[in-house]
Amino acid sequence: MPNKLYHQTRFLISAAHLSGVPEDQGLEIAFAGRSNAGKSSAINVLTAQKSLARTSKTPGRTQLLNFFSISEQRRFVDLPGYGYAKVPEQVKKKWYQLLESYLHNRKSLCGIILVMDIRHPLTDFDRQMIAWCEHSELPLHILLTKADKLKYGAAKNTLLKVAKELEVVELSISVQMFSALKKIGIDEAHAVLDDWFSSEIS
Ligand SMILES: Nc1nc2c(ncn2[C@@H]2O[C@H](COP(=O)(O)OP(=O)(O)OP(=O)(O)O)[C@@H](O)[C@H]2O)c(=O)[nH]1
Ligand SMILES: [Mg+2]
Repeated sequence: MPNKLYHQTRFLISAAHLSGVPEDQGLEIAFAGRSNAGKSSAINVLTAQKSLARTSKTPGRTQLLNFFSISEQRRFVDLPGYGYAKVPEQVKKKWYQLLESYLHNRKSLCGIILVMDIRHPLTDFDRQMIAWCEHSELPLHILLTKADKLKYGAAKNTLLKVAKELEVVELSISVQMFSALKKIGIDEAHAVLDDWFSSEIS
């Protein structure tokens, strides 16, 4: 798929419950990761749009499942950020159930982009997400974002460490450096998206 196609992405709908999500057809790629990791920023830079997905300095901003339409049959989903400490336990539990249920039941879901701050990779929640993907046999691609915050050598070390740790996971899983700010790793990420979006639509 030419990258230009991503530039036509439009906001579709926000859903607080699975009852409000778009019809489960075509292909969907979801962006997951802890709160403030940079999911919304990644979506914006991959679609070359300034404020398609709302970003914020305040963690926990994206509390809904936000759907974006790339073409008639292809969507991105900005998932609610997990693990924000200040959120009440009850609300956390609800997010958790919503995410798990979405990941296990969504037939159009063809891959997960897991966004991690390169300075804080593989949190407990990230590992939970990886386990869910394993359970659902969903391909997973990791963006180690905010790479601009580290020197190249340190960023590279983290990349190698994360890749090594994930060797044991029985899943199609890949990992790359990324920066929404410095636009690092855009082509590499687009190649993964292209690959997943080229799967046959059932
Ligand atoms: N330096 C730097 N900052 C970034 C990068 N990506 C995101 N940020 C900043 O990190 C903060 C959080 O980014 P968001 O994209 O809103 O994060 P999110 O994962 O969508 O957060 P929630 O919606 O709360 O789950 C914002 O202040 C962004 O400007 C990056 O690549 N480099
Ligand atoms: Mg967000």
